[in-house]
Amino acid sequence: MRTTRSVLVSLFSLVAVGLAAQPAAAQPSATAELINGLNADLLYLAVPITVLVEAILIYTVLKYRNAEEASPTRENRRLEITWTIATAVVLLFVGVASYGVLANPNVTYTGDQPIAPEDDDVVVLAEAYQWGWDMQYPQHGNFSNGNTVVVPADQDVYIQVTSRDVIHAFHAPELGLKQDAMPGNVNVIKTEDLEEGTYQGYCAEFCGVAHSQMYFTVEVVPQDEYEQFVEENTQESSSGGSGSGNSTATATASN
Ligand SMILES: [Cu+2]
Repeated sequence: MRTTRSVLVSLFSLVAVGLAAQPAAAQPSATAELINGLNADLLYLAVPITVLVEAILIYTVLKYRNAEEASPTRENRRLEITWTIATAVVLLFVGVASYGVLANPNVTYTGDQPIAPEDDDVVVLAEAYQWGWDMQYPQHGNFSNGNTVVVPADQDVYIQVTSRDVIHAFHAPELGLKQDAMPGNVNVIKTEDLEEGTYQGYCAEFCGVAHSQMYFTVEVVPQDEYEQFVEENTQESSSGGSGSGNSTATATASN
């Protein structure tokens, strides 16, 4: 009994130490940081539980492997109370940790919040179609940049996901961003603290024969490069262009 309890106590202290000592690894976005952080937290909790259960199982199998008959289990109130409380603590931790992440607007953006409340916030309209993406900038005359999203690294980014025809899904795994693209409906995802670089995205909802070719790219660039990109594209559309400019300002050769 005493050993069981000391084993439990040491396992939970191990978890607590593990959670406290978690390195703050740089993640490509605030969303990815939240999701991967939760994944790590739950893993730190799950590993000791797995080890404990497997150890008890192996111990029991080895110890009683020659027993002719199973001996009846005696009631052990303290053990029962221990595992009931331990389970409650584990579930409480999982619930609180998950809720904290799920309720964060960088993971679940609800309709009650205003889109892009600050001047520097960036809004991108990601419109899916069979079979491609039309990434537009509603703040700048709706110019389109084809299947490439260009956003600045240090701003809040709001992506309005919608579809022109059937159901698609916007998915940029490294950035932790995923959202359904529904015709006649706009779903918003928000993220911030982006890491400069180029990220692959794709359609994550089977939508027909060329579904597998529905790739897009997210380019996270410094603020000045983003402003230059917007300027070049708005100039093009105001000087009579079709509005489907290309991201000439995004040659990030230095990266
Ligand atoms: Cu699709």
